Amino acid sequence: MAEVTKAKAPKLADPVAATIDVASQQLIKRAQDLGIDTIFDRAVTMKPCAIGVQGICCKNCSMGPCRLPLPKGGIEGEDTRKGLCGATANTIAARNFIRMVAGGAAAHSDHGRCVAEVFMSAARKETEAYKIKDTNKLLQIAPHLGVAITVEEDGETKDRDIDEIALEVAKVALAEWGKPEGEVLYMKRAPEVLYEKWKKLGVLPRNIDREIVEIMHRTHMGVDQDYKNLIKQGTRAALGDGWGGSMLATDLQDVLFGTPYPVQSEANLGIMKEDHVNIIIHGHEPVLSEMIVAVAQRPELVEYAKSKGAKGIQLGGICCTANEMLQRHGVPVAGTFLQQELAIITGACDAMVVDIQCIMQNLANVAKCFHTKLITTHPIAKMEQDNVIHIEFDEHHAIEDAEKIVRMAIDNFNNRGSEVMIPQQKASQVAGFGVESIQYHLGGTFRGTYYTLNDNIINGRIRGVGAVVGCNNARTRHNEGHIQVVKELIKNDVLVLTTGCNAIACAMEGLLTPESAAVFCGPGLAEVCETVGIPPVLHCGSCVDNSRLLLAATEVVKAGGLGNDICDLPLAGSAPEWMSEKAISIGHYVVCSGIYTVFGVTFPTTGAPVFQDYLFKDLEKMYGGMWDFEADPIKHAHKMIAHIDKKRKALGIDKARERVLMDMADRQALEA
Ligand code: SF4
Ligand code: MSK
Repeated sequence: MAEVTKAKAPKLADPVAATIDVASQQLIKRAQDLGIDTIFDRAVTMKPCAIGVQGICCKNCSMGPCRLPLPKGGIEGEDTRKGLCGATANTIAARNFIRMVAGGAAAHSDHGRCVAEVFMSAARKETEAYKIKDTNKLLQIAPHLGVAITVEEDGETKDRDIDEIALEVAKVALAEWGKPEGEVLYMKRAPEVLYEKWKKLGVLPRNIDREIVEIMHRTHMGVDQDYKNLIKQGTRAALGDGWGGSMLATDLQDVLFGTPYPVQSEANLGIMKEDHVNIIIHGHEPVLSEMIVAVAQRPELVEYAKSKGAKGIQLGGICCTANEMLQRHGVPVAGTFLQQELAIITGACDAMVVDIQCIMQNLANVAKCFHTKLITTHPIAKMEQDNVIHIEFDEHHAIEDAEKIVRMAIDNFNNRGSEVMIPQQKASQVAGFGVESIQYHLGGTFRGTYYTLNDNIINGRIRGVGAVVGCNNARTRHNEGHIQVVKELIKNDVLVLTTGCNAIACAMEGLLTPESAAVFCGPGLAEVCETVGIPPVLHCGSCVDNSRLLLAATEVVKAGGLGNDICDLPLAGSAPEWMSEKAISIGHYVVCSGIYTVFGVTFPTTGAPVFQDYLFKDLEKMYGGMWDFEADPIKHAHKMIAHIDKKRKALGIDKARERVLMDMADRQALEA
């Protein structure tokens, strides 16, 4: 008789090794008990390709893929590796790298274009759902787009009609994606020296789309074969993202939905409520979620939910849609990128509404195991599984779409099984910081700039600023890198500005409260946070809102006393758990804006040491900023601190910090 071979049980993730978050550990275990796989399990069974991860596999034509592994023991002498066409490891790694920039810049910028189109509809008054909400912000951005806010009439200067300004801003903004000549207008918002540097280096983006298209052309088989020239194009596209597409997305969202100011809220899966209809909104574009927030608060819909036996409607967010709803409305955050499947595994998610970016296709498989309605809403982001409902969102019937979705969730409330398990864990947070609110909290009473911030950096209480951002990555323990890097920075008096999933991780850890300063910060930073009443980690929004960080850095330069360019500042960037192409685009525009930036987990050029050296060393001579990589979170933070100290020294303010430290020691000696 033939021997019956038993199918091997798939390897499962160890929940404690997979995440530092107890709520997530519980739900990973629950999924495993129910026989449902999550990304944490898939990361155990599927190993990454060792060559691809180093950036040295080319599949840009059908003669490949050509794989160029590094010889054991490294390269001695000339690097003779080449693909069929002769492409070197440097060319291949540079092509792959800038294709990632193109993907990331396209994602941010297309999001921005979508917002600009809705903005145009609002300016034309074609829709009831969207209005110009923040006229101050409109007046603030108009001149940067060359739109006049006053008019000369009868020899007098008069305020121009706001509707007229909105319409002109909409037209000029939309043209930024494809205008035939000129350069991206917002580039001039950078410090003058930086703008002149870009001009001299020939990297000013001409328009947003063109630079992305040109990357695809140059990286096609047989076009650009010089890694320096390739990365130069990557720089143009990335700058067109940071100072163009992303910055326009942020600004126009602020004008339509309001500029964020600090709000109190909560974070983690414990925000879901067993006795409420839970609607989880996930993705990046706030255009639809704004409508859902408005509709879910309507008394008739709350009553409708009650008629079905629920006590109300609980909204929660995942990824950057979460950050958008949080910073403007205080809507609690359910989790980071890696927690999206887990929100459904609670059994209490009545509807998950997704728009664009960072949405895992496996959500559909997980939703099949529960009652959850999974609703896609964007014409460019559908799923093939048949349990997914597509409700295509359009600004002209936005309210109706949002109402349909909320009613669908309410109608689904009674379809829940008995298998509800919502973890208890949630933390308080204060979010909603930005250029304007940082100025309010850390500006001077009379000077209205970043005076207090600069003063505290100069006197050494604040050692410097760390911009820590970016995703989760299933190849590393969920949130561990984020939290260790941030804690190490604030312990060393580095004020942290955060966006994206790092912001959510920090919120879950309780680092976004003013009270956390006394527990986790060095004495200087703790003193500043206590005096002005801010958390040591400032939540500055979503991924596109990294543009806020560029403008905040520009304001610091303008406030004076810390040099005349962004690269002079004691400032460093970090993405400890990055995974998306957007992170590479963000990293590259941040680097080419003059900021030293460290990435964790892996770096996609390690197989091409010459090209990597160019990114890690040579770029500094050109832009003042450069890339770096460090997987160990503590070493990662200390690389940032070393850079901050290097900049303090160059500014001649290193002695001030030594004095502050001596003051503390003196004080401690006195207390003893
Ligand atoms: Fe290979 Fe060159 Fe084709 Fe790339 S472009 S797959 S290196 S032959
Ligand atoms: S959501 S891009 S996982 S930060 Fe912006 Fe998080 Fe990264 Fe998506």
